[in-house]
Amino acid sequence: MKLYYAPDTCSLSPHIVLRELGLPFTLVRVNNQTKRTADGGDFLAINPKGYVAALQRDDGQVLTEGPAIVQYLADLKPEAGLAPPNGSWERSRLQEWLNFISTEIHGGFGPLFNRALPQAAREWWQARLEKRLDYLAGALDAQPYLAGSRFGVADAYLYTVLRWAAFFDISLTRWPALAGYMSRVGERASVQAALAAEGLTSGT
Ligand SMILES: N[C@@H](CCC(=O)N[C@@H](CS)C(=O)NCC(=O)O)C(=O)O
Repeated sequence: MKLYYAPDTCSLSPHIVLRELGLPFTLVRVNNQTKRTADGGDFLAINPKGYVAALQRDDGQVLTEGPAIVQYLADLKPEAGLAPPNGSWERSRLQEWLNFISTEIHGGFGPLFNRALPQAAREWWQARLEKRLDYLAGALDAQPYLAGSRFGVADAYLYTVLRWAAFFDISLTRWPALAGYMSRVGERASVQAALAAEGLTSGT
């Protein structure tokens, strides 16, 4: 398998999951400006949507969209317990978290990356995001991981997007449950290895 990635982006999430599962894979770096891959290829030929992450199987099939990729990977090795069985109530709960992270947290940070965003709009988006962080902190106050006591694919995704708080004027120390969560997840061997492979630090 190949994982097309760019450092400091959402592709860190499937990267962490691949390492958690101990599956064999090759990392292919994408230049998100030029849409060229590090080996000189045309990334748009891999993912016409033009964004990471993209997972290419050995048979050439490509899967995109982070929440779909991490579930596909977890199902390759169900015994690792990174996702509950398909069809179970717990799996729907996982999908509820993945969708929340995708639309409210990942999507909530999105506009802040736009340097041309007017200040008033920036403040509006940031306040909206902070409300979502209030909610998350409440959930993580009661339990170490999103599903309870066990790390899962939603944690890989949430860790990935919460790292971005450090890029903006959002200090996670305001939410001790989130700061503690970032330390806890950031200490995992899979996370440390993924960050090192991407040339990153925890950033929190
Ligand atoms: N809906 C996609 C969004 C992926 C996405 O936002 N990728 C960003 C990095 S976090 C990207 O590569 N952006 C480059 C671009 O849009 O040109 C997913 O959840 O996987």
